Amino acid sequence: MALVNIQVPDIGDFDEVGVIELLVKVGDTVKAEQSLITVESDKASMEIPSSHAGVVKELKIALGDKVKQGSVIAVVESADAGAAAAPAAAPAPAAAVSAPAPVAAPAPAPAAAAPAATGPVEVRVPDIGDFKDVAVIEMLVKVGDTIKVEQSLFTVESDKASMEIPSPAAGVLKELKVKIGDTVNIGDLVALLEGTASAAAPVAAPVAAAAPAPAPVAAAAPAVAAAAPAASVPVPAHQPGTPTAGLPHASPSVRKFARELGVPIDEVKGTGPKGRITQDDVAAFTKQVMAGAVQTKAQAAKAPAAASGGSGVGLDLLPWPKVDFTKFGPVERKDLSRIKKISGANLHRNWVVIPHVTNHDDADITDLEAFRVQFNKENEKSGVKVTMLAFMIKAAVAALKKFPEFNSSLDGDQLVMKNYFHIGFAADTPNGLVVPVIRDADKKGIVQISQEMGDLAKKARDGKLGPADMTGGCFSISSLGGIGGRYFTPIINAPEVAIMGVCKSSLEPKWDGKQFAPRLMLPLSLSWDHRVIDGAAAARFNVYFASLLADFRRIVM
Ligand code: CAO
Repeated sequence: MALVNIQVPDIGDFDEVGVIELLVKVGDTVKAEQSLITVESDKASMEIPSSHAGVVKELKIALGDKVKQGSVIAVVESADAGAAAAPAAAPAPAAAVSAPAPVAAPAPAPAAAAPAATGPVEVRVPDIGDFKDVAVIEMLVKVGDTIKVEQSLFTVESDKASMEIPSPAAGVLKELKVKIGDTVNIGDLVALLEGTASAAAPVAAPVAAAAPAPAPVAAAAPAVAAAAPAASVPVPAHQPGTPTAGLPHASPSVRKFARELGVPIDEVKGTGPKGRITQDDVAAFTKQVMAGAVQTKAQAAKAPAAASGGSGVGLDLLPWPKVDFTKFGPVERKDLSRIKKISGANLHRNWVVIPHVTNHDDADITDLEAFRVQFNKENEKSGVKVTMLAFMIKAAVAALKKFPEFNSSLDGDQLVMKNYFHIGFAADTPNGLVVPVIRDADKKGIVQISQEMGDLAKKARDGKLGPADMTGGCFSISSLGGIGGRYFTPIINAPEVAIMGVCKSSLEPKWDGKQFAPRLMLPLSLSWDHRVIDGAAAARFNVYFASLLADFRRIVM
């Protein structure tokens, strides 16, 4: 096993091309010739393949990076690393990619000498590496057009690349020898131009002009001719009908056109062969957006809910940072648990959508805790331990009764007021956070609540909670009291509108009017939805909740 640096092969005289897609990730097992990334210039897009089979240990580039010949893309741990593939091999990139026999340039006249002519000029397919029978998928000019040197004439596509074939000379297009659907090979006659004088030295007519590809071309590695870059790029591309995942089915020039207009090309419907997006499609999409007939996804996300008729959920945020952590030290990857995936998505939505405010307060639970300890001692034999959380659930019910908007859910412009009292409690399990619900807590005593909580917490830890155990909650309590901490900002468990967070109680000196006395204080953190509740109500809720815990007799008043 050896570590091999996979480099960008010879891509002709493209100085720098942008990385537009990562096709593998660290840990993936790749085959030799498997595409690792997609890069794009203004004339071509191409997939850069791996020269070796092995496991991707490190990705050295990120989306948006610019790469050029010799840039290291990835480090692959390979069993078949030979001498030629030694890591960081000096600039012999074509060798770093498995490069079969160099392909001879078919064209007799180098492009540098061929750009201008007077008289008929034959345009032939330049060196396109060892791609055979590539399909013409798009015509970019028509007979009668005046063509500049390097102007793209048509687009061809193989399974790995799409590229535009440029004209090696300036002139008027007299005849096109190919049409959409034809397949072409190196050296095929594709057009006739009536040459005109240009800055470059004229070439004796008639001239067989094809953009030459002086550099050897690796089979799967794109190479670009020095004088006619786009012509010799065996651009990857999306095989017609089977676009590369994530990339729209469109030629580089159409993508560039879309970029210039700020059009999200993946939202454009292609009307070309096999759904290919054409320049006309991009133009038509732009017109529709300008006329207000359609909205881009970004516009829809920014629009207020009422205007868009949708959820209104959407943030114009920077993409999530893509960090290659292996650059900084050894790492290992682990899948998120099923619970974490589900609860994470819910928590994220709630955090983003609900305008949360958290009020902190303290409850004096000195007497209640003394009573709880005493009660448990007296009832040791019953097997049920009464917990502080059970008292808090009962206090929550009383506070919900006194402040009914806390026992509601938002539904459009309406509040759904609930006449039942189901209280959820956050339970920490080895697989993540779950919130089982004590149903009809108003009808149950502290002992029964303690018992049910114990049963539900065990069920949660054993991964045996069913949907019925976790739905229908009105209000939740998240207690970290058994662990520690002072205050935190719990996330509301939508569609509930508030949640009480509780931390560890501690003995604190409190002034009783004459002296400081040690009191057991319980830190409270009430998060509430500011669309439904306002700060004064939240402060009152906390004060009342704390007063119940301070003197539980109030609960029956
Ligand atoms: N202050 C001080 N001590 C407390 C306390 C508090 N607020 N709450 C509980 N304790 C004590 C208990 O009295 C118990 O001590 P003893 O064993 O001496 O009686 C000990 O801490 C352990 O209690 P517990 O946490 O097992 O029991 P509980 O009824 O308080 O809580 C449960 C049960 C299921 C809620 C809890 O186990 C749990 O999972 N908590 C984590 C919830 C969570 O993760 N919230 C975060 C959500 S946001 O990510």
